[in-house]
Amino acid sequence: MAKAFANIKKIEYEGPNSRNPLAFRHYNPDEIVEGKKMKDHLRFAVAYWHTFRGTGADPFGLGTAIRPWDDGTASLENAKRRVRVAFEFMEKLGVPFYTFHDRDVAPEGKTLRETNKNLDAVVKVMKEEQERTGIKLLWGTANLFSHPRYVHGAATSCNADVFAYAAAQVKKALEVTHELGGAGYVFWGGREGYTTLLNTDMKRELDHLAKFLHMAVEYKKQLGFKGQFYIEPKPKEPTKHQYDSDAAACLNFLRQYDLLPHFKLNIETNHATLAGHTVQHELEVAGAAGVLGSIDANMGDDLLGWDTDQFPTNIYLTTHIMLVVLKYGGFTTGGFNFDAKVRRESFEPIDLFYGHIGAMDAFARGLKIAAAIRKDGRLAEFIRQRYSSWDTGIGAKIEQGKTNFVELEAYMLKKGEAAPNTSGRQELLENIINEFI
Ligand code: XLS
Ligand code: NI
Ligand code: NI
Repeated sequence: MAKAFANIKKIEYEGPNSRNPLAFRHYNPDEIVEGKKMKDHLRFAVAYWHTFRGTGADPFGLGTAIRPWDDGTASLENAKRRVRVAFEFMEKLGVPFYTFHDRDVAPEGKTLRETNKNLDAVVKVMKEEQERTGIKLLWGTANLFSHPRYVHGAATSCNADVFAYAAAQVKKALEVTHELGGAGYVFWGGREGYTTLLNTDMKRELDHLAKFLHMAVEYKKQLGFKGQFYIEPKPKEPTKHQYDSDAAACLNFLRQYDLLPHFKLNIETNHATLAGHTVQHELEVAGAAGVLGSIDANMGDDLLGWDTDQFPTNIYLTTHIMLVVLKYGGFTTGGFNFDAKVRRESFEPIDLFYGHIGAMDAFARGLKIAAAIRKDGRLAEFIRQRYSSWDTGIGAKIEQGKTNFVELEAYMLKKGEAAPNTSGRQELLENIINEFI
């Protein structure tokens, strides 16, 4: 086992009154909420790319992060040592899962063959560490956006060879995800989009993206990989317009190309807000379509217009997210993956602990608050009442498809005017939420 965090003991639950910054105040993994352990509701994962590859670099300056275990080289030795440190971190934090891109964990070589060999060497260490700690892979993915070859996209590139390279890369990423027993695999669009329509054949690019995903589905079967496939919507960044722009756009694309049975969605808070939605909206769109799969947990900044990927600490946000997650029956293969990074100014290793501890506590609180709101029942009862005109009479007939325009006209001609509306009571409902926060 690595000893990068020798001075930090395992993070324990100490209850709401603890003032120990390296303890949980709300995340109590074995505590039962709605008949299930907290850890099984939340299924937290650490994102390897932010937590172990993030340097704090931004367009205006170099990295600031102090990572004593990392020698800054792209050597295999460094990559392997980093894996050991990552597992030491996750073990001390007490998260059951992690997520990674192929290129987060192993360096690219000069050829695809060499790159694959590097990946195999590091995956061997990852497997050892998974076995040693019991920490599992929530999902794997391929980085199809950092290398200059992907300048015009991967599956939507104008260069057919780049499509082929991306296919080879995803094939390998699926194999290692399978090898590591991953519960899922994510397709986030990377550079699948455009910066100007003047040089873009959108129809052709979308057809290619669908072909790519069909091939992935086919290879998944061939491999015997049983994990869940997810698409992760995002409206912009790095491109001006990403094809998987939001949950509704993804659903439309998946349906149009007969891919819907094979995919669920991985919804990210900051991507929802970039799309001009709340994350609750995106979760509802996914949930209503039966494809609410997993969540990339983070939050943006109200005043900044990009994907700031901050650790989620807002209790209203986590409460609303938990209300939707519980409503749709919770996760099966998915979980809360902290697609979040510490600020450039928070450059010490210990800040990685503070970021995760705060976010885990925020979701634990959100879970407890949402469960209390559900137990109280006033919110659900209000909604039930609000739609009660559909339970009997003409409403029930419409829902059952047992009427038509002619009959509805006759019904209204006889009645003369619709029954009066009732108040939406938004303020009252907001006050009820606040009673529990
Ligand atoms: C980027 C995405 C990315 C995916 C995985 O904005 O959130 O990190 O989660 O490729
Ligand atoms: Ni993400
Ligand atoms: Ni993101």
